[in-house]
Amino acid sequence: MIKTALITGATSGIGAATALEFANKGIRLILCGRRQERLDSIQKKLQKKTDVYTLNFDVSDKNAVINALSSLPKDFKHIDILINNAGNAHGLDHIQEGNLEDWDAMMDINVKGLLYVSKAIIPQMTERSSGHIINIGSSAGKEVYPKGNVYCGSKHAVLAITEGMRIDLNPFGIKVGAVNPGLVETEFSKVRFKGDAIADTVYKGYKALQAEDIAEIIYFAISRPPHVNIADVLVLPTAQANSTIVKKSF
Ligand code: NDP
Ligand code: 8X3
Repeated sequence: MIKTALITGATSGIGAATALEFANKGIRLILCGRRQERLDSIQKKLQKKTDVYTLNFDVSDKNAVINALSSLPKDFKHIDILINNAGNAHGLDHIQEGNLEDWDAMMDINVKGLLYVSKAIIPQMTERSSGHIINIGSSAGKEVYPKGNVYCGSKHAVLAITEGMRIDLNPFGIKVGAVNPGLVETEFSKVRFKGDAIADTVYKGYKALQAEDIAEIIYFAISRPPHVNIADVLVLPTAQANSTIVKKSF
């Protein structure tokens, strides 16, 4: 049976790569993000391979989430797979120097946004007693690093929420898992450092993970047989031992 997946944060990085991976496998797509031009160009490219519908909304805006998801046309209302991927780090500061707007953004988008989108989709999954939710956590959800404070907190929350979802949705046979990457070369650092040139140095001197590496793992997780749930995956570049140790060539 052809499945339909909703991917948040599909306009770049891991979300965009996952959209392409799923399209190549014939999965129907609902792609979400805030940058309309990106949504349009990705839709144009992928609709040669599968059916694609796009939704433009901010995951941290509760009403926008509800309105967007309730606006889905009939043939896209049935969602089999939810990939909660939208999110970013905002800033990298010692806690005593942290910026309140950055903290709000990370908690509102990475944590509350994930919850809002999930809340809008889970009822149809419980009603059908089927579905698969993958939350994109991070190595930062397993280990705190200097200046990572609130971003790490948001990703620890994603992991706790993932476990909570798996427990509560267990009676319904709904699969829930987390994919937790280390350093992935995407627009992540451009966002974290707000366009500062330091962003260009983050992935230099070693081979970082590529968005496609994570997309392949996500597809692996969603393509297991019905009795297999990939509950939690930590994936690092070979050069990365943990959040603070990265073997660089300089
Ligand atoms: P990108 O910056 O490339 O992509 C982030 C995506 O999230 C974009 O599509 C963006 O779309 C979307 N997004 C951000 N804020 C919002 C919002 N308020 N509402 C809706 N969509 C939003 O980064 P990545 O691909 O790297 O990040 C994807 C996920 O992976 C994030 O959850 C991140 O924390 C996680 N991650 C990343 C790692 C890395 O090293 N890159 C490592 C571990 C985890 P738009 O701007 O169009 O709204
Ligand atoms: C992204 C990886 O190390 O920048 O979640 O926090 S890290």
